[in-house]
Amino acid sequence: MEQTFVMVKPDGVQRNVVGEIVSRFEKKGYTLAGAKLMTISNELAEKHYGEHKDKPFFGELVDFITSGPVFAMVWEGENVIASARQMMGATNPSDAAPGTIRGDFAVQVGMNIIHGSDSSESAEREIGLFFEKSELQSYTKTIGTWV
Ligand code: DAT
Ligand code: MG
Repeated sequence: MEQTFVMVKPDGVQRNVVGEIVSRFEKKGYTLAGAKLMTISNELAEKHYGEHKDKPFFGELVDFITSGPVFAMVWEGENVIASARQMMGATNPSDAAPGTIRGDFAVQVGMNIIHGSDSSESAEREIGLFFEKSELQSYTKTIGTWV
């Protein structure tokens, strides 16, 4: 079953929307395979955001993502990678539609509350960066037949 990496960034933890975000994914019908509150090291931040290392905002991005605890998660379900991106909304919260997480909870692009993998390759890479295999659960929910 498809899996994606989703992370509530330090601004989302500080602003008390971890529960709300978990709730949206649960209510949608996805299954939580793993989750942890953690602080990202500089080394992990630079790996995770490696594709942006030449961008002018890279330094700020690394400083921000390491500035406080994040809530890292792996969510599982049909089409979850693309669907999580839709649930998050556009990168810049001012372009994110109301009803999306960024549209509802964020204002500026530098503090946009949530990360989600953008492809199956990114999902595999990011899950591997943040989680050990032993931290992920494989299980079925009896309600699954109704989702
Ligand atoms: P996304 O997080 O939607 O995948 P991205 O991969 O293009 O977006 O960028 C990663 C993060 O970098 C993004 O969530 C916020 C930050 N960022 C992107 N563009 C930015 C910009 N122009 N100025 C400041 N931060 C930016
Ligand atoms: Mg991205």
